[in-house]
Amino acid sequence: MTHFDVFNGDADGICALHQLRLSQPIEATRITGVKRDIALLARVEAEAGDHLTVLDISLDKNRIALQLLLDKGCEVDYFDHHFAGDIPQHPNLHATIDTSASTCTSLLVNAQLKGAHLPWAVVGAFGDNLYDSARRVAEPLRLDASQLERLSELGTYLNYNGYGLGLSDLLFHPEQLFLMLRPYKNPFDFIESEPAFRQLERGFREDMAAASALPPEQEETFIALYLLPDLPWARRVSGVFGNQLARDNPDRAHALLTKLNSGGYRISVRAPLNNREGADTLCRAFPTGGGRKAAAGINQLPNALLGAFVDKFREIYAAGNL
Ligand SMILES: [Mn+2]
Repeated sequence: MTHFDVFNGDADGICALHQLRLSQPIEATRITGVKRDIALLARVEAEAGDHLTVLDISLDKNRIALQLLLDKGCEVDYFDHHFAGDIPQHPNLHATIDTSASTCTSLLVNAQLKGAHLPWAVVGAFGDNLYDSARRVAEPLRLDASQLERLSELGTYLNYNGYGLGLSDLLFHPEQLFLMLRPYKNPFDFIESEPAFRQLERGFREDMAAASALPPEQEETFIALYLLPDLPWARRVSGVFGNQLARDNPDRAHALLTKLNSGGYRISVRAPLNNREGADTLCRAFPTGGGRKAAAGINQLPNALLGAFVDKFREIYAAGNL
């Protein structure tokens, strides 16, 4: 029998798996990828009787592969907090899925393990940007403000490492990062002793400094546009940079544009934090656009449609239009 650990390559996915494997250290075939690469179950080559642990990837986006594995006679433990749609009723599927906005996969695993590795659950929650939940579940640890800050930084850096168009953009392959965490029962020991922590910290700071030095292409009361180069550092940092812009300007919508070598623009849009609406409507109005109300994107906007995009962006977020 083979065991497969299938996990999102971000902080939440890695910290969820780390907690489980600290409690139950089994050897497994690991399947992961960049944060945006969530169709992971289709890559599992399992046989009847094999066992899978699946962490932090939408069941809805993996539904067909999951059904095939279940029908084949595989046993699946599934932990997640993304949109799931209908959860298949199957005796071999053990699903712990909670899509409420205050939880994440690391916290679901923490509950299952009755807090056995709580510090790592806190790291995962910080990584998923769930600051309130992270602080609340950390209360029994009685950490002081600077210790909480360290765990928050670790979560942020692990999350940052997952962003990129492909694995070659990342500082560390997510599986490698998991293997580096694995010896550490205590995240403070990882922070103190593991050279990877310094590398992540340095990478994060350099990339953020480079992004922060970019002037906005366009800046108005209700919208701002930034143009990023199509380079690895920009692809790594754009998600975290977008989060920071949103936090610093909570009433403004932001669009990050990457001018593609292949022509056109890749665009990511974040609605204002104080009015998390409209990003999906805006992006769906253009070919290759899609996403959620609070965050959406366009994979390749033709150059000729850039003016129309900016007009619609302004129109949607101008005062009173939402
Ligand atoms: Mn997550």
